[in-house]
Amino acid sequence: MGSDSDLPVMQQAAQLLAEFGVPCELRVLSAHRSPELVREYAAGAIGRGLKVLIAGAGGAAHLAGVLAAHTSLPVIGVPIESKSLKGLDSLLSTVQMPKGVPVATVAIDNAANAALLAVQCLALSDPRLQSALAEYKRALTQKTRQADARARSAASPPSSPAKAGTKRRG
Ligand code: C2R
Repeated sequence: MGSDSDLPVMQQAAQLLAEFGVPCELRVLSAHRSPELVREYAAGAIGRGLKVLIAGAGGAAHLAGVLAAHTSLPVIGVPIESKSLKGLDSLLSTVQMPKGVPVATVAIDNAANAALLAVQCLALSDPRLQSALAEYKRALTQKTRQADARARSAASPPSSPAKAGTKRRG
């Protein structure tokens, strides 16, 4: 991430990765404030066994793009909400990469989706993660079914004796 002020958002990614049993490291590296460290980190990432990079940055968010410039690993960008422009600046500067240097960009502050996308990349060669993702999707469906049931019963509450005699129009 570009600053430790991004940590509350980026921790969502670390948490989701932990749920899938995927180890990760959290670093503060800025393309603007510590450009040399960003270059070194990206250039050494494959050698250190990293598989996917997730970069969260706000405002003039060039971190993901600069990482992508220095590695052939997939880079996922998380635009962090900014004060003045509510993250639109972060979103556009992360997503609008020139042809040849892609950054897969998730929604503003959606670090959890960045982690899920990273797990999906890793699952291509990891059957354990494939089944964990299938289970995750089953749980999503189950939660939606429960929400659907709650919404349906809110729309038509079970009729009580008092209401049973309510007159209908017409
Ligand atoms: P501070 O809170 O440290 O002032 O940072 C950070 O990601 C953060 O969201 C404000 C915002 O500046 C962002 N920043 C970047 C980069 N480095 C820091 N966008 C970069 O390299 O792109």
